[in-house]
Amino acid sequence: MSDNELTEVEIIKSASRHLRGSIAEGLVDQLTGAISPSDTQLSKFHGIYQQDDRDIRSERTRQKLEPAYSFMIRARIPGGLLTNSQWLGVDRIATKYANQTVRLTTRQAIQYHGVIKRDLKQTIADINHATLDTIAACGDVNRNVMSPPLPALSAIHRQVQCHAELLSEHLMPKSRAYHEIWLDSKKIESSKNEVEPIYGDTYLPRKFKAAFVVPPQNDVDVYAQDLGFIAIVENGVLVGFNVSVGGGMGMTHGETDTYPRLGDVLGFIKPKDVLAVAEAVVTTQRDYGDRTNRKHARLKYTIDNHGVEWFRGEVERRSAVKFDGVRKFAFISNGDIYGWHQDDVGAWHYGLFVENGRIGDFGERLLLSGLRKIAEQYNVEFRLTPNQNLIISKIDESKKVGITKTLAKFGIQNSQYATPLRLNSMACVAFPTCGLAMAESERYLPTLIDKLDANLKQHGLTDSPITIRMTGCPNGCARPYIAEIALVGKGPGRYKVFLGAGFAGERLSAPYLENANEAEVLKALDPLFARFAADRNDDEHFGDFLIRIGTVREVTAGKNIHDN
Ligand code: SRM
Ligand code: SF4
Repeated sequence: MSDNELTEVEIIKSASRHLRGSIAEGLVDQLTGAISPSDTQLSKFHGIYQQDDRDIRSERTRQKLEPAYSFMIRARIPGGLLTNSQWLGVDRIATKYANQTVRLTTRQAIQYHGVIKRDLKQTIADINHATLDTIAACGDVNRNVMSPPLPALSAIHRQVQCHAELLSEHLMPKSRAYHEIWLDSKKIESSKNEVEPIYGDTYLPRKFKAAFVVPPQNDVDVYAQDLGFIAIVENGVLVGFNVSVGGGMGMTHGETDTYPRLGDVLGFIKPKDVLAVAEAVVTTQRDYGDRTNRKHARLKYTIDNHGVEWFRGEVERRSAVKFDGVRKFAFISNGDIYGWHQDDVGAWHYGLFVENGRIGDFGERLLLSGLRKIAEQYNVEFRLTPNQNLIISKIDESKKVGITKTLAKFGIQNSQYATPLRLNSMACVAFPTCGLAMAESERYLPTLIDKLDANLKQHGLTDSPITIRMTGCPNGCARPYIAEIALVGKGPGRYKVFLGAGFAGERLSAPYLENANEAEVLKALDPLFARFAADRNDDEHFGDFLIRIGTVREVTAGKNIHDN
């Protein structure tokens, strides 16, 4: 491949001296609130995105001012596990440097929005003091490794969490750039002496995502991951994992050679082989992924181009691990579990609904203050969920009453307001910070749910859980294509609607409406709710029902999604 075929990002990575670029120099230039365009690509590998406030972008242009630049910072938190003192650190930083909110993400991480350039370095230093970091939270490397947050089986979940932490560490870039730039570590003599043993000098062709899951909950949406490990528990013992590869959500409107895809399960491996297999999957993608077209560079396309059999053979050869036949497992839901739950050793956990992951003090719902109070008063753990919620975890029986009272005092307990539809909803960030948003998402879905809930009530469906997810563009950050109802932004107030996914995230939704506004969405869904109320079978989910009655055709492979 010649250099002029490579994407611009490949060239930037290659010249970056292992992700250093001119970030350090750019930070001291106070004439602009921005960093250089090539550094904006590199800063992602450090967990930092340059953004501007899109609500005032055109006004700033009119006034001939530079855009209102600020930075989004994403921390890396394997399995979303935080101690109470880490939570207090997270809260302090949000209040001091960001927009007074913490945003829980769809990958069990947190984001800060609105950090200005002159505070960037101190914010990262404070994150480091809170014993967290932002390395590899973004960029063409392995991202935050997910792991099931609710420890129903304490020993199994603990083991799986350990695997997630080990994998996260194993796939971390080895460059010291982050420590030098943000934490003032001593500079190494030359980045030429530095080796990236897994990634090589140009890292991966594209982002890479891995997750562990413990059936029957598919809360991490394992089939949406580049690499998934499905825990197999026999007689109470973790015997190994089924490995799935090639999941991904992103696509581009109108480009039918881009598509969401669910992972293929390659086979079963023993726990001791996790790292070798993961590394083989990553290096195969490193060597065969498309570096000439970023829209075609994810592992899902590498696998569709070369075939699953070829991929399995390549992973077996590189890892020296032979896959065994797939072991039996079943998923029941890709959502979170809310309210009080006791694990098998008697500890309590409270699954707290956080609408679209945004933690702040809003009206009577004082989430930020309430969680601060709990973290100050009780020695508990905080588990971030893959559905943008939070579990207050490891609670002794004696603390249950106190925590319940605090939740009520700050107006943050799961209430009537959190209907089954809302509890099974997710929206990506979109406006005003996301540079790729075409339509509202986080700021709009709650209102749409109010209206859909009113319709569901009319049909006596208030107790029926239905998954609904919204994104401001087709990139799929809230994993919309595996929600029974998906709304994907096309333009201001306009959404492409997909229907019919499996309730456990095991089947993709199919396109149903092309460019609908709110009135058209409500008008289309109302008769479907009416038929669902009248004709569904016992325990039948909405997505399965829509396939059975022929509203949409089942999507059997991601690349066929546009044929519906
Ligand atoms: Fe995402 C890009 C937010 C999970 C697919 N995503 C972005 C950016 C950084 C926009 C950008 O590139 O300028 C968004 C920042 C918005 C903002 O203002 O904060 C953004 N993605 C998010 C988060 C915060 C959504 C949320 O509401 O929680 C999630 C952060 C996860 C984390 O902690 O790491 C987030 N993004 C996802 C997921 C879901 C997942 O990983 O399980 C997906 C779909 C799965 C996948 O990767 O296929 C996802 N994000 C994308 C894509 C499309 C990738 C593709 O293959 O085409 C982009 C655009 C890109 O990479 O070019 C993107
Ligand atoms: Fe932004 Fe699109 Fe991701 Fe939403 S789905 S956060 S609009 S990139």
